[in-house]
Amino acid sequence: MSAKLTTNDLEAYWMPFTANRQYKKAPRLLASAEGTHYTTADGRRILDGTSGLWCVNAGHCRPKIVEAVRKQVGELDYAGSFQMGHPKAFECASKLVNVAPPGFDYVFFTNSGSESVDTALKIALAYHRANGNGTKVRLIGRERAYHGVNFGGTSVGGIVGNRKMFGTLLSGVDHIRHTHDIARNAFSRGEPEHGAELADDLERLVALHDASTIAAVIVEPVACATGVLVPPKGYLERLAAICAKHDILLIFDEVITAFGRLGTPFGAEYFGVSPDIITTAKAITNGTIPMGAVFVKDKIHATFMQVPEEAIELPHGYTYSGHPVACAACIATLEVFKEEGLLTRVAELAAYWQEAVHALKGLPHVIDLRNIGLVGAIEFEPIPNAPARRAYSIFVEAFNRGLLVRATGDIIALSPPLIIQKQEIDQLFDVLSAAIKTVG
Ligand code: PXG
Repeated sequence: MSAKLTTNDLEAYWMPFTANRQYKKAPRLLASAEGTHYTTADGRRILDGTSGLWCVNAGHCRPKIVEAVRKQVGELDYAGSFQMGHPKAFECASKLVNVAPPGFDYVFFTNSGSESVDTALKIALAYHRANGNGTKVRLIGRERAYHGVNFGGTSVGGIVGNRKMFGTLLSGVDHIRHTHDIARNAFSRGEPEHGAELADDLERLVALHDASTIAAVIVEPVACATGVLVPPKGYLERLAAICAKHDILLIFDEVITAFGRLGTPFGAEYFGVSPDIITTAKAITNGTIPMGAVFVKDKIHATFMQVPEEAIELPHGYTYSGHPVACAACIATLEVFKEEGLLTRVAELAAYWQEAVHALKGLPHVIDLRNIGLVGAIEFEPIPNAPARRAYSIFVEAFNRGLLVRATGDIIALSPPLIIQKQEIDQLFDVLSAAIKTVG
């Protein structure tokens, strides 16, 4: 028998979405954080170009949020939410619907984006059933989508690497085409010109399966995790119109786009499209405590309220739905967002950000630059027979130079905290372009 590992050994932790053996040979360890920066275990300052994993929108270790969590955990550490309640959950829900788009007056709590997605899909199925449309059971996702890692989200997701190892997934799921089209849209600023007609791909699936069998379509307004695929002009409106025509619920997965990332509180407002359900997580607590929330339109909530008063309307929920500490973190986060105008700050910063992203044009192997709100992406020509290696090498080089970015395939994605200053944006792109040139 081998001896127990020492407590600072890296071996026992099976890390998520990580090349574990490669990572552990040269670990990148973050020890503390404040504002727009991390500090590594060996004392180097790192500019956070990714808001953690797209979640720390107000910047790190904000005193108001830290204090709210500290206080709550000593006052009411836990209270269940099944046939019970505590005041902060109700306060939190009320404050959330106040920042949500019009018509979204109800919120269901989860603990992550993955749980929000599976919750939304279940609500969509149960909604049609409650309306007497029990044949509407199919769920439609999109190629290249990321909707988390639970079975529902993996099934409607469209990233082959995340799907192929896990069997047949949910039955009755189909996918519309993605909108990424470098041939027509490379180096677009904001929403690309070409591709609104790709929304009509939903009509293809309606023709194949019949609308009477389709419950919902789920899309990310901007598909971020898969490499920042910005929707073509008019695409989301067209998709919403097709959904409305066929009584198909439209779910916007706003786990990344909610809470100011695009310069409006929610992505739905940025695009002027009103879906039926919105999933959120991440920045809802500024990343401090795990939490997710599903927002539903009033008509959906009302449909569930037709059963007798003593009946449980939705047999669904989690031990930690509406967790007191998460609710305290969320309430404090919303206060910070409000005090600093963070849910709309990006609207003022977006033009500067766009210029900075597109100034990378001409660097080695850059085949596309994309931006929207405070999100950017650089797509590289892959190294022959070594897909993803170029972007990974740039990510490591940037980290060694004091900048955290996110690599996915041969794409580098950028999403700094919404509090970032212009000179920090300059610094981010200086370091990144030096890293790109070094890797070559
Ligand atoms: N939906 C969307 C749109 C997401 O972006 C999830 C659901 C799942 O959320 P949870 O909280 O279960 O992880 C996400 C998560 C990346 C990256 O590198 C993106 C996510 C998570 C981790 C890394 O882009 N998105």
